[in-house]
This record gives sequence, C-alpha cells and structure tokens, in this order.
Amino acid sequence: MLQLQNFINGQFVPPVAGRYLPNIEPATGLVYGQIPDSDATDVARAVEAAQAAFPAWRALAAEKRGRLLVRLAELIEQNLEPLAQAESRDNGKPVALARMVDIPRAASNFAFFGTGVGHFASETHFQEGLALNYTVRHPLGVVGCISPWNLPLYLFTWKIAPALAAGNCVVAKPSEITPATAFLLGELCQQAGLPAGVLNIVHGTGPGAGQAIVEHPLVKAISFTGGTKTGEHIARTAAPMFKKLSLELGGKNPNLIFADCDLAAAVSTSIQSSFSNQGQICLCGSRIFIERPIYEQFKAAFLERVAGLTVGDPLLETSRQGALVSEAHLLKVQSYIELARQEGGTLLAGGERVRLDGRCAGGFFLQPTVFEGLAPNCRTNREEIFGPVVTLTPFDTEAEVLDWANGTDYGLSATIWTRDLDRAHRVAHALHAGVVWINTWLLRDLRTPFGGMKNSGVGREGGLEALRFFTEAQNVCVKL
Ligand code: TXE
Repeated sequence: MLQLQNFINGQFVPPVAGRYLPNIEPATGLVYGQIPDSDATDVARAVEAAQAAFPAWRALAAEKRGRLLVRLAELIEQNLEPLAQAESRDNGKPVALARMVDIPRAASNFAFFGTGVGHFASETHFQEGLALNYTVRHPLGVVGCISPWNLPLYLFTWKIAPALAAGNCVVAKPSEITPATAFLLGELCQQAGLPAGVLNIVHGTGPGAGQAIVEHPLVKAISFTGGTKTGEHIARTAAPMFKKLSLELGGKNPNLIFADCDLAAAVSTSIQSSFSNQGQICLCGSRIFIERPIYEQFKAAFLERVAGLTVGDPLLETSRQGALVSEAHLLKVQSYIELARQEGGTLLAGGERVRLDGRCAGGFFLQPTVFEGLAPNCRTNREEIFGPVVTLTPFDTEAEVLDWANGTDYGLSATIWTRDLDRAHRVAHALHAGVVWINTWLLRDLRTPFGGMKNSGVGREGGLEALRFFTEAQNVCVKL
C-alpha cells in the first residue's frame, strides 16, 4: 500500500506524530494508500524550511527562478502518463480527461509563470520638475497555498507557480482527498533541482494541517480554492493577522441560451459545461436557461447527448463519466437530487447511483441528472451542488433571465449563447460574474484575471494579477 510522505526542505519525511489517514480510490470505494495526517508541528517545520530558503531564492535572478519552473513544466510533460493515471485513480476522473486537461495544464502553469515573471514590470510615476516615484514589488516571504480535490494538480500548481516565480517560498497543502499528484510533484522538484525549502508540501486535513498554515504568523499570504464555508472560516482567521488573502470559492453558474444561437454548438458545449469531471468544476454551468422558442428543441438534443454519456471505470478510455470523489460527496449530491424532487422538479434523466460490476462494484458513480420545472429561486437553483446535476428552465425576456441568472449568492462564471453581438456584450456586462464566456466554455488564457464576485470569492488569480498578489508594492520617491 502506497504510503505518502510530506516534502519538507527538499526531503520526503514522515509526519512527526506518525499518524496517517486512509486514501480511498473513488472508483472502487477501497483504501489504496495512506497519507500523513500532519499537524501544526509538521507545518512549523515546513515554514522554518521555507523561511530559511527565502533569502537565497528571492536573491536569485527572476530569469533563473523562471528556468527552474520551466524545467518543472518539462518534467511534468515527460511524466504525463503516470501523473494522469495517478490523478484518475485518486480522484475518480476519466484518465482521458486527466491526460488531456489536468496534467497538461499543470505543466502550462509552471511554464507560463516561469516565463511570465520575466515580463513583470513595475510602474514609475514622474512628477515634472518635482519627483520620480518608482514601484518595487517585493516577494512576501513564506506563503500558504491550499487547494481542493476537483482539479488536484491543476489547481495546486496554479497557486504554487506564481508564488515561486515572484520569489516567495511556499508551504502548500493539497486536499487530503486527492494527495497523490502533489506527492509526485515533490519528486519532480528534486529532479528539477529546485533548492531545498523553496516548495514544501504538507499533507493532512483542513482543520489539522490547513488551519495550522493559515494561523502560522510567518505565513504572509494565503491563496485558497475550495468551499465558500471554508473560505469564510479562513478569512476569519487570517484577516485579523493582516494576511493577504486570495479566495476562489464556489459557483452556481448560469448558462443563457438565446433562440438565435448556434444550437448544435450550444448543446454540445453545454454537455461539457454540465458534466465534465462529473460536474465537479467550480465553473460548471448547472443552471441552463433556454429561450422559450427553442426550449423543446434544445431539451431533446441535450437529453439525447446525456443518454450517450458512458458512466464507467475512469481508467477505461471509453468512460466519459467517472466516479464522484468520495462517498460523502456522493451522498451530498444525492441529497440535492432528493431536494429537487421535493421542490417539484421533473426528472428528465438520471437521478440514480450507478452500480458497476467487477473492480468498480463499490465505486461512487452517479448518473448524469437533468431536471426541469423548478422555480429559478428554489434551493436547487441557488445552492452549489457540485455534481452531475443540472436544471433546464425556459425564459421569455432578457430582463427576466438576467434577474434569474444574478439571483444567487454566487458570481463566479456565466455562459451566453447568441449570435447577436450587441446582446452578447450587453448581457455579459450585466451579469454578476467574474468570468463570462460567449459561445464557448472554459476557454482559458492564463493571462486573464480569474475569480468570482459575491460569495464566489475575493481577489483574482492569473497573469499579472497573481504576480501582484504574491508581491508587496513599495513606492520609492526621489526628489528631483
Ligand atoms: O472543500 P474544502 P470540501 C465546494 C463544493 C463542495 C464543497 C465542500 O460545493 O461540495 O465546497 O468541499 C482545506 N483551514 N468546492 O469540503 O473543505 C481542505 O483540506 C485551512 C468548490 O472538500 O473547502 C482542502 O485542502 N484549510 C471548489 C481545501 O481546504 C482548510 C472545489 C478545500 O476543501 C480548512 C472544492 C481550514 N479550516 C469544493 N478546512 C471550487 N471552488 O472549485 C478545509 N481546508
């Protein structure tokens, strides 16, 4: 049985207290490994190592830091297959998805920030005849990166890469539910020649290891992606310590389909935005609003495609839907299916747990599920389900659909399907969402600001926003 270790000061070390947590394979429901159940002592050691590594790391020219990150990107690419297999086994996602999306994106994160930091310029403000002000962006020191289970290596590296590129040292914690690829990243850091202590990876629970990172006085910033409740809790701890905070939280994203859209493209992409990664992506569009004249046509085409989504062993190339990440999460999603029934929804597809034969008999599989006939403001349509469950709702006017789309506490992303350019921009600007896609979904450019409004979070990741977050601006004023 695979027993993971923490990666501290360039070495793999066991947790000081010697405690471990079981690691369960979602596709089988069986324990297949153990992960350190680290606590404040392990975190303190990681912070100490990071603090010791910081002076030399920040002093290294940005280009040299960047080259090490690019090397890490190359190593991830070279290890695409074992990383994809590990991600699929640990998370339950189809291996094809991990191979196509998760692992390549992890490599891109390092390549992007490794090269991007060389283009990170600061400002000067010239006051004619009086003064020259220039801004210096100092790294913060030791920073904490805490990531969730849905896109494990993808989101872990999305935080670590800009933090390191900007000259910080990092203490990072992956989700205790999906620790495998973060563990493998430690091995790649050794191969890349990343100096000891620059990146430290501590495994464990949120209340144990995560809380200790947030509370540690030497950790100057926390970059977190996860549930809104957890984000609230982290903010409560970190704010009085005046730490910088970047919080990427939940979503309940609307998908607005106007009658003049390219229907085939809208259906096809809506299948992706509804069910990719079993609906466990914060950007999934779980509320689909369809303009009434095409409602029945969209519904028929959408349901036909849903029927073709094969739920199966994530390690098989033919599986389009894998397992949900854990039994607890499966039960949560099932409780929302029950709620949707109670709220008067009509079940159009799915709704049931899938029992597979053989290796996957005990796995956490669920049918892709579609409801209609629910009020736009019912709980099913307002709360984050984070699973393969979507609702279809017809609308008559732009004002009405905007009202519904904006009628939740979340504001992460939204998708609009229309051929009318004026409307596309007008509706985009009126949506309370940090990211809006027009006639596409999850098309990412790593330079763009990424993050949500309202309860979907605080701050933006991506591009220069991330490099700014992980640095402290200092103004130097020279009198002329
Ligand atoms: O996330 P948690 P959970 C949503 C989704 C899901 C819900 C709960 O709706 O059903 O959140 O998921 C660490 N101090 N999203 O419970 O707990 C934890 O160990 C410091 C949306 O799995 O927020 C893990 O590493 N850290 C989402 C990370 O926080 C703490 C992705 C996220 O776990 C901590 C995942 C604490 N006190 C779930 N408590 C998205 N936005 O993409 C926990 N953690």
